[in-house]
Amino acid sequence: TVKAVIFDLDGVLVDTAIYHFQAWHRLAEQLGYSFSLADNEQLKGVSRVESLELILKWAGMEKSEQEKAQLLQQKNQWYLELIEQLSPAQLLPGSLALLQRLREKDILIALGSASKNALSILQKTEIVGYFDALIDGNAVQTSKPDPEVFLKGAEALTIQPRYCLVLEDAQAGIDAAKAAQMRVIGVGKPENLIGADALVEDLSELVERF
Ligand code: B16
Ligand code: MG
Repeated sequence: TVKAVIFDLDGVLVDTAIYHFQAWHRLAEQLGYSFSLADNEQLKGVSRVESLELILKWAGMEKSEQEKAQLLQQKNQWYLELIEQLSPAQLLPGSLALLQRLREKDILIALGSASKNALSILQKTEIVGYFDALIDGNAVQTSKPDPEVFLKGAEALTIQPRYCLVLEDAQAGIDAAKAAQMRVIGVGKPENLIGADALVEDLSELVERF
């Protein structure tokens, strides 16, 4: 039985991965590193700070703490500009239908996202009202693949991990859900979702299952 569903945000409910890619790409270009889509794949579900650390490592560069803080601020500013116009139109297929179905079935709903911009994204896409608990990048100390974000979600809902189902599009998130001893459905391309209990292309495939 599933008593609660914990949703990842970027890449599961909302199509924001492309904007993260564009902002990181612009930053990397400024540093003289050519940032690929494959690089971007490895940043999915990974926090902003750790994403920058990875890019600097790939580029073989070292930066002072002050420079890193400035780069992070710059990336986020570009990202915020890109999501300024975000609307319900950028909800991924099945997002709204699944949220509605879970509500009808009295299944609790939480967010488990690494993003510090999660609340604004939920507001712009007009789905914030569906959530019983919001755990985002501001609420956790350690990022995915650490289970903290999902365990905090279960705790906020007062549901035991074994009754929680996580929906994730990133390898780091699949690993985090497994570490939390939860069931997890991978959303998207199978090659980036190793260890998921089931796979779907998008959320529309899940609506009928509840
Ligand atoms: P921000 P998720 C993650 O969100 C993204 O997948 C990842 O690419 C991003 O770096 C991270 O949020 C932090 O986002 O810069 O907005 O704090 O997939 O866990 O919902
Ligand atoms: Mg994601």
